[in-house]
Amino acid sequence: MSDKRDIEGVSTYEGPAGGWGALGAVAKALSGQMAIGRESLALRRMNQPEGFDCPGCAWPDPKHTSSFEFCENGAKAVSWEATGKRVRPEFFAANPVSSLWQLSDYALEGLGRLTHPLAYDAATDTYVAIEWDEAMRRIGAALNALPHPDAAEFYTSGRASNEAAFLYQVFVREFGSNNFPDCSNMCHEATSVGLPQSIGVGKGTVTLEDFDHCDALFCIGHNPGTNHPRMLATLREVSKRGVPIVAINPLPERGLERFTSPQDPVEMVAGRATPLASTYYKIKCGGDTAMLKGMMKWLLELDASDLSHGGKGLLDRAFIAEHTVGVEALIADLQATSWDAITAKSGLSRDEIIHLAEIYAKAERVIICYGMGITQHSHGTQNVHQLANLLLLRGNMGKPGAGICPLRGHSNVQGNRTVGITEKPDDNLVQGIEKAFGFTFPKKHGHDAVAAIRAIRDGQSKALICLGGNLAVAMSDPDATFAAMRKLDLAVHIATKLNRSHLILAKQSFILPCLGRTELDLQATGAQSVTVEDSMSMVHASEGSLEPASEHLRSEPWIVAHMAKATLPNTRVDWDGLVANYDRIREKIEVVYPAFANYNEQIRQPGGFRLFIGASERKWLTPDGKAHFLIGRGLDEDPLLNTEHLTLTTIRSHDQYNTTIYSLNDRYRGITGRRDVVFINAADLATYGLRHGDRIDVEVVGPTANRDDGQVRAVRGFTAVEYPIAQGTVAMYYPEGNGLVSLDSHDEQSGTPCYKSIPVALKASGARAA
Ligand SMILES: Nc1nc2c(c(=O)[nH]1)N[C@H]1C(S)=C(S)[C@@H](COP(=O)(O)OP(=O)(O)OC[C@H]3O[C@@H](n4cnc5c(=O)[nH]c(N)nc54)[C@H](O)[C@@H]3O)O[C@H]1N2
Ligand SMILES: Nc1nc2c(c(=O)[nH]1)N[C@H]1C(S)=C(S)[C@@H](COP(=O)(O)OP(=O)(O)OC[C@H]3O[C@@H](n4cnc5c(=O)[nH]c(N)nc54)[C@H](O)[C@@H]3O)O[C@H]1N2
Ligand SMILES: [Mo]
Repeated sequence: MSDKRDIEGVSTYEGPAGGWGALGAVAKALSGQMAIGRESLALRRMNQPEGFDCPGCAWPDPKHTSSFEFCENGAKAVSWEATGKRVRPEFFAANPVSSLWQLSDYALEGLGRLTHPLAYDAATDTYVAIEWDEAMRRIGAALNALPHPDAAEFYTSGRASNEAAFLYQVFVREFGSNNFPDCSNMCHEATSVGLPQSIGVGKGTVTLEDFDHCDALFCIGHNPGTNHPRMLATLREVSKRGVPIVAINPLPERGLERFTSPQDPVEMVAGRATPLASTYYKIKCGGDTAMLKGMMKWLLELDASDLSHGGKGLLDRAFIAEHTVGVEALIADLQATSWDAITAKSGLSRDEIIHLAEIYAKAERVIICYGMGITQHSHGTQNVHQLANLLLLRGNMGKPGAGICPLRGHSNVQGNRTVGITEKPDDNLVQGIEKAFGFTFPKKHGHDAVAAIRAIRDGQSKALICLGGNLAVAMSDPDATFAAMRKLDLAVHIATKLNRSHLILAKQSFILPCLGRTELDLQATGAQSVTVEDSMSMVHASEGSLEPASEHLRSEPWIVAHMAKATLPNTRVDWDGLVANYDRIREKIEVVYPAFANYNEQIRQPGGFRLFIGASERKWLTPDGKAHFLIGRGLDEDPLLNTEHLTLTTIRSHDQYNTTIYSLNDRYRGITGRRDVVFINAADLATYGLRHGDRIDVEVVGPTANRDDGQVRAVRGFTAVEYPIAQGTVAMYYPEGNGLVSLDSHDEQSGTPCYKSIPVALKASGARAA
């Protein structure tokens, strides 16, 4: 370790995840944002059988939710939505868009809830209040003025309910487009593309019960302490059973190391914590395929040795023979992959990888959980294939206590996909829509998120409708993305809070304020509930109870239906009837998707119901009915990864929700009041002749080094923080690092941007920090 200088806002956090620190953080979040009285009511009704679904993450609810399950980041997400602050038309009148642009993203959202529908007025450079009817009329006219329906892009962020998302896609299909960029394209697209090829379904195969039966658990490339905090309670149970938990991550994440449950008075009072990961290996960013191949290579050795000693081997030969194809090619590929390549790419030693293989081989039932550390690479889909390969070799799919568990991001991103938010419609969808509504639409593929921004950049698409989210800031290459979005004829944002995307002006721009999950949704037939699907394919109802933040808010289904009516004079859909009673929307979903049989009855059961996942029952919905071992490319073919340069990964802080920044702190990583930091290993600092606290520039190297204008992609003047991160890997926060990711830099199979494998070099940027 070098001699560490003191840097403002940088220290070391010694505590566990959870515990008193978490309680304190919630108290602070609540006092800053919430209206007295609203919050206690809201938090008690979160994730209850009859309450609303937490907008924080897609981790499922425990089987018998009887008491409020405490979660620091869930509480923050709720308090952020249920805030007492409002941003009203008077505020917009006094603050032209050009001045709002100067505010930070943090300040923009911090202004509070939007209260009125707004239209941009160029003469005064302000957003002004507009009646709903007038807004819809103008939006419908602008959509109809486009040269063709494919000149519009319809974005979805994964908070929308099944009901809103379904109506949205019906509207857009009837309008005549399949352009559905969505947040999932930037998130788990590698899962949605890779898993169906391997096991016939693009979703996880496990349920929460499986965690009670696994005898090894691998957590690869995700950070549950921050992003899925309710998972910590599950990890704690698994750890208390004495089951090995393996964490694979370039950073030492506190939420994978140890946890004090705020629900456990003894742990809280005694200051005790439960250790989580029993093995923690710091992998080099992007090295997961190499590590997984190494594990499988050693598994083959163990298998051969066991066979030669008269054992029955360590591969599940009966399963492989009955259920899979392609194992020979996988074995040949593993034999051809050298240990030198494996250790160089993964940054792990052969012994470490052998250790992992032994933990895996010893266990009868293994679950692998994974997140963005696996998917956001140019080889993201290949990573997913390798996870499936490893599990299939020992039959760890479709039996109790075993399977694959992608940790979804937004609370209903998985449900949005299930009910039709996809740019690649299939025959079932085309026929289902025809059966339900009596119209057909073209089956050709539309645009995903990257393709949508390119089409806007190239002038092919002239309208952008956003059902939530903050596309401009979430997307790679903000310079190119912002410039593209300024060329639009029409921009419409359905949102709860103001963000930067809303300030990127088109010829006509609208902000349509909607109800949040926590709020009462009253329609003609009374209070409505919506439904959502979690990471484990459980579908359940969510009903808000708070008084809406303003009387002018409308629900997302209402807004979509009225936009459709204003755009489609000859529509075949009874939009008013559907919105009057969301049961009718669910009846239509059931017609299009038979998996939702008895939808309305089923969601009235406490806890809801699970959708059919073939792979959970060893039914492989692939073209040949088998699970597939897939080998993909070799280790040296990823253009963004080579061992000569550093690889930058972009990560979430503890106090952010994607582009929503709750505060500038990142408690578990010891960062307070700032986000302009780059985490670097001591040895890498030395190699670059830098010291902890230096102001540095991070420059992209390799094939995507230059921007369209020829300048080097770089962030400048950030502070180097010496950190126990894997050597060869550096990390900074998202979205601060998005300028380093070219629009062209994405997984070739799934289009997922490479937010986690950016080849970079570091340089001192002049003056040293005080
Ligand atoms: N509070 C809160 N909750 C959230 C969100 C939020 O922003 N805030 N976002 C939601 C959304 S949309 C999503 S998608 C999820 C995201 O949840 P995560 O998948 O946990 O997201 P990230 O913070 O991007 O972190 C990924 C983890 O992968 C590690 N990592 C980075 N590169 C690599 C690599 O190459 N290999 C391996 N093995 N690990 C790597 C990082 O160190 C980090 O710990 O969380 C959801 N929940
Ligand atoms: N560098 C880098 N970039 C990334 C990532 C990364 O790890 N690194 N992660 C990617 C991932 S995983 C994702 S999912 C995307 C996220 O991309 P998005 O989903 O587009 O972004 P969010 O920040 O979640 O969107 C926040 C906005 O949603 C609106 N909102 C909140 N609640 C509601 C609601 O109930 N209804 C409606 N209509 N609007 C609401 C608010 O106006 C808020 O400003 O970012 C991606 N970008
Ligand atoms: Mo995500």
